[in-house]
Amino acid sequence: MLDGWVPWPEPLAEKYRAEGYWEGRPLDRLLRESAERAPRRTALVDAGGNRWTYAELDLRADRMAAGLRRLGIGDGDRVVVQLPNTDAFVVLFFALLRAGAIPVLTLPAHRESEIVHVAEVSGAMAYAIPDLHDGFDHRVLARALRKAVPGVEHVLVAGDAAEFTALADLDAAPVPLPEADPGDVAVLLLSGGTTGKPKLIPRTHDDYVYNVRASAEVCGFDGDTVYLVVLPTAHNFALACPGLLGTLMAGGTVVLSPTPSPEDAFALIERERVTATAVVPPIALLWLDAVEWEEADLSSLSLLQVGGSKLGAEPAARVEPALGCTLQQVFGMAEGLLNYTWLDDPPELVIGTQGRPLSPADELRVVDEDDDDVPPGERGELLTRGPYTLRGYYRAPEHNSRAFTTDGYYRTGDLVRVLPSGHLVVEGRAKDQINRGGDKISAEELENHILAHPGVHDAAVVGMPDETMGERTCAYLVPREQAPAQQELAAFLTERGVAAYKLPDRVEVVEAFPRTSVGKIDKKALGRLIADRLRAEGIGGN
Ligand code: J2J
Repeated sequence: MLDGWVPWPEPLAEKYRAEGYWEGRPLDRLLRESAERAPRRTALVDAGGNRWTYAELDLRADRMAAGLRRLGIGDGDRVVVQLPNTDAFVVLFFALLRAGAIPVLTLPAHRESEIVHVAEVSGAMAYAIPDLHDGFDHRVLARALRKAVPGVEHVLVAGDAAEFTALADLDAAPVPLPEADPGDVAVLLLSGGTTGKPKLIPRTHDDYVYNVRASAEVCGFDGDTVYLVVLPTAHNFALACPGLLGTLMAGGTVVLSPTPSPEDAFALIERERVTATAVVPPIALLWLDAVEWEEADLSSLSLLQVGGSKLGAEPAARVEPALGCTLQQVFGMAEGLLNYTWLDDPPELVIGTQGRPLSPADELRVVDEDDDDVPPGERGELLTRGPYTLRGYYRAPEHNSRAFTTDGYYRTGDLVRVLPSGHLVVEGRAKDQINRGGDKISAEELENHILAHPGVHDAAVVGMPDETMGERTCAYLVPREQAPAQQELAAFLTERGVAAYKLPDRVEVVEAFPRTSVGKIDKKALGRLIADRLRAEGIGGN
């Protein structure tokens, strides 16, 4: 069993098993079972029109698992996976599970700073990449990673491997492999983060299979579902809610879009008769506009899931008339808890709420700053525990003591209100994080990077309102002598290996920060300051 993660207390685990939430099914089996049921159905289609049946995909995963084992990868080994939306991701994901290894999922946008940290914390022994993606050579990053984290023995490359190992060469006759313990960790997901460094989220076979299965039920996925992966495959939403895993479990067809652009996505929706997909609000807004001028036939689309950040009521109301499909709001988190609007919920709930908890076993509390429950219907911080919500981040005991209550509730950092129907309305957050159109940025992590700049004496990162993204990042700087301008700061952070989506959208220089009564930087005041400023300039939302 993997160490460094926090299992559920045994009585609770027993209850989840007894009540049927946990079925004792290893995660990779969802592909095997569908392949046995319907080997000749199409499981996967890529943007170029390449297609794989269930039997083919299942066999490819078996062959790659054998290749991985031959290389010495298996039995609890962690493998950092950074692959774009291609068949290589899907095959490698199942191959790693079958080889007994643990995929550590990162986004294609991550760079040296994030990848080195993730490889270090996870103790990874391999790193899987594309050769080139979005104009970036991941092999260069791999070389830097191998220097920084010598424990990373293997680099597995989709495409031209240079001095590394080509994924295509991990091909061997299938060998019998031991089944995973369903109670053990299956995958490590990356958290949005509120601290100096991103945290890893352990998801077990039992909990993730339940996450996928229950999501697929709520969304009505079946063998006729054609699901378009628009967000990165490594995103919990696109992977498992119900996402590509839910589609494969149901025996449907997964279609991979290389980008979320209306050009790419709409063409695939038309070509493959896509029935369901999931996007973040800025993409939903883009699509709502694009239907006006894009000619593509979207009539097959019956479900659009939107989540990751809050979707305004106004665009929410436009989805059904403009796209001709049902809207589903999803308030989820890689840590576990998922809230969905149900497909038969009345319009006011679909438009005006972020859904209700997926599972009857989800336990929710809404508390004030003293951790006391607020009266029903009032706003407070959401705490939760349940059969698919983590009990602790991986190898992070100190952080865990703050991020969880002593009785195991995860502090989401989200401010919510619960309606009598059980639906939640997200009203803000209590965590030091910026939600940039669904991309999460830990203020502390970014501030630490900015503080390394010689011209910066102090830094405070806050969100600023933005009509399409919800919010963007504003870095307030107290200069040492000469503060860097935005461009210069961006170049400095890029050089440090910070992912592009974390680069500050705006830099403001001040002589000193406003402070709270206890001497902390008053970020609320800074947030108001920049919002006022944007209003005065005639830009920004609300
Ligand atoms: C407001 N805030 C939201 C929403 C997430 C499905 C959907 C989303 C994620 C995700 C996910 C929100 N309205 N509808 O993993 O499976 C904010 C909250 C939450 C945080 C989690 C999924 N949906 N959020 O976004 O791990 O602040 O997961 O705590 O990236 O996003 O971020 P993440």
